Amino acid sequence: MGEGFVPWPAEFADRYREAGYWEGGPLADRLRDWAQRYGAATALVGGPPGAPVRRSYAELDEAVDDLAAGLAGLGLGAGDRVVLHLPNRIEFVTLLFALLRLGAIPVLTLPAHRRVEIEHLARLSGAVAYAIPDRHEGFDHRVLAGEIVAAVPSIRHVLVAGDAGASTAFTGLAGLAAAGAAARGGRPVTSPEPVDPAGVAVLLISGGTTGKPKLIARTHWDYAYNAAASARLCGLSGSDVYLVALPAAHNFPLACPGLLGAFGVGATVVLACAPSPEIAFELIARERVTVTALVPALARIWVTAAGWEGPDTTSLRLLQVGGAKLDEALARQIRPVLGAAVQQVFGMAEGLLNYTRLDDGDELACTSQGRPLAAADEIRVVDEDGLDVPAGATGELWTRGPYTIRGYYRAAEHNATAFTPDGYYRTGDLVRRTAEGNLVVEGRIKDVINRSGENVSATELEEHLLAHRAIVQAAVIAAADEQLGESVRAVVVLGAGESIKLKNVKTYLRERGLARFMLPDLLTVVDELPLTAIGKIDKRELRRRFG
Ligand code: OOB
Repeated sequence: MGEGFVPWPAEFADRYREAGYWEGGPLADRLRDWAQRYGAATALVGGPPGAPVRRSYAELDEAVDDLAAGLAGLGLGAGDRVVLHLPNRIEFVTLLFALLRLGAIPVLTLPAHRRVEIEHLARLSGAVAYAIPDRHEGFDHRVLAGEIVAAVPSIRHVLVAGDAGASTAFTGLAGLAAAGAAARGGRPVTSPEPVDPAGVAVLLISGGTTGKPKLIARTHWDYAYNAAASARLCGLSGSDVYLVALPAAHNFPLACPGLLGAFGVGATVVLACAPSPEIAFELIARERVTVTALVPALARIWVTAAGWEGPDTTSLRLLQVGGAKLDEALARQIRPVLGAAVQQVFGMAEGLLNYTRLDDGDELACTSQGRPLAAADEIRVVDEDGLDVPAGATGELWTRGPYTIRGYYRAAEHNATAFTPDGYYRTGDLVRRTAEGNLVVEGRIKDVINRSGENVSATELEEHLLAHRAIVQAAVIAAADEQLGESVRAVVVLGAGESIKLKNVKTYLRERGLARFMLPDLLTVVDELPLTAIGKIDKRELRRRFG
């Protein structure tokens, strides 16, 4: 396990321990504490829409022990990496904790990942097992698993939630838990080697939309802090009901505060098998959901659908939105339509989390991406030479802190450029800091179009396009152009019944005061924009199609 993980220098580790950021035992031990403390309270609600399955904290802890014993029987143990490729079902939670209990390391992939990503991540992590659902959203994961096993020799086991099928090489999780229950005979399961809370707990996937995904090693201590401090910031308590609408394997619904933060305070976690309004609205009404987290693309779908359907969202007190820039106009619709306060979350799997605070007021919550979670989060906003920009100017965000990694896992070469010699992570995000210390995201460092030597910021142009009444979504990309080098292509989704011409868009933008070089050269109208596995606009795919 040691190799590949980049630890904090001793000086920083000591500081974070002394300041109380890093404390307590490994994550799986905390589940034991929660089971003691919250015993009969409902920890988890899952199952298909018509047939909810509920687990108390005590039952969850027992189920985790059963599965952990079964996994140990297969020979899985401390330090083993296991690719977890499960959608939002109860087995995601039990397997996650069962692996942690053995000191094994889950590699948290997203349901929408397919062969290319899984093969890369399995290989990079040196995974010994691959966990899948039998089928999900019409896709038979067992077929994919067959391909992965053939391609990645380190994988010895395929663990299946549901029907393992005919292949004897596949192990059903239910059978495994039953065998584990018999083997442990009521005794709690512990890892044969003590699990070091300063060591790696989980491997997250980088969310960057360029290049192959990288692995992000998060330790027990830093991730526990991430979840618990986020829960405090969001005012979570035992009477909250947190809906996991996004894929549970993503950092946001997992630990910001997500399901881990909710468990820490004895709240109830509800798993939505899909984030669609039909499914989510029914769960919100039935379970009296109080808090959930969405990406902007989904927030838009929910707001639009709620406008038609008038769902009962009266229980919802907080809607967290993050993962990509939330358009201000959409942010302002959230409270009137869904009845919940909006909280912007500008976070990254690498660590740093920025939140607007519950007492910030709607104005700030709709217009900024918040400020760092921890007092020990250090941030710098710098120019191309790595010098701090003047107050209020836009620059690249650099950060280090008690829950921000010092390097990607097994990526020594990339780390030399992605991190500064003094340990700051270069986020690649362009931000400006307001006088009050809130961050406003202004784009990505590489998301500029070089139009004949002039730099066009994609984000800036997108914001102007979104202000047009006919346009509901916009993505600006570079298109190859012999004369200009790169030309500016706007790809847009229009509102129902709207139509638009490039000429009118240009006139409109000129009237808003945009420079001539900022105007789009090309306009493409599409029915929907391609999204990444978590639901961000997929610019790589757009460039492939229209670049
Ligand atoms: C979250 O994490 P990742 O790792 O999938 O993606 C991180 C990147 C950031 O570097 C930034 O480029 C973008 O996603 N991003 C935002 C944003 N939140 C993330 N850009 C603008 N506004 C925002 N609010 O996406 C993530 C992790 C934890 C909590 C929330 C989101």
